[in-house]
Amino acid sequence: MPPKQRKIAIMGYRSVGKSSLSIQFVEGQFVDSYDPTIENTFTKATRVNSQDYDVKVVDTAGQDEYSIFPAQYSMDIHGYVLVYSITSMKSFEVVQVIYDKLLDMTGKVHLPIVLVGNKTDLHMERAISNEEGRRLASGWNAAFLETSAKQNESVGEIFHTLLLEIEKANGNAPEKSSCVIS
Ligand SMILES: Nc1nc2c(ncn2[C@@H]2O[C@H](COP(=O)(O)OP(=O)(O)O)[C@@H](O)[C@H]2O)c(=O)[nH]1
Ligand SMILES: [Mg+2]
Repeated sequence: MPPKQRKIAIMGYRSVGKSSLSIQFVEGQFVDSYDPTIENTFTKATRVNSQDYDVKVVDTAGQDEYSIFPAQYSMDIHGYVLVYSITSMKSFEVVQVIYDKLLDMTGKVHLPIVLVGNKTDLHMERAISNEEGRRLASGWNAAFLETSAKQNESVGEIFHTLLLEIEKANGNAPEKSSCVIS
């Protein structure tokens, strides 16, 4: 089977680790000081459940509650990674605003989304519990993960999970949960 082309946008408040997660996924390294104003698109080939994918990762420059999204964030994007930092209540509030704006802009009731609580290595500074993150995602019918871009913890899972969420939204249920009605 030929690879499927997928375009994913990473969104969230500033400094939550959007670029660090993108670079960790694409290049397998942690870059400590990446220009926060750059908006970059990375490409990576990956494989999930014996399907090949060419993934384009749009690492956005970040949003706050007042951001107006460019139309391109809805047009050819298959799925979204919404990132907050587990150390920042503000960033947790901002993902909720972003979510509402995305639904508004796309006019859809459901979008393939993975909600990500990043920086789990900073456990002494944790401000958002795992449970709070999980609850928010479940209200959206979205997947949820906690990660550390720094320690490369669960970073690949973000993208693999989102690719499966996109398949689900396209009506392709994963085999293990498919059910046959006769
Ligand atoms: N401790 C820790 N720091 C991180 C992590 N991810 C990103 N950072 C740091 O947080 C800052 C902002 O990261 P960056 O990826 O530029 O955030 P962005 O503005 O959302 O793209 C940088 O100093 C990163 O080194 C992480 O998982 N753990
Ligand atoms: Mg960045």
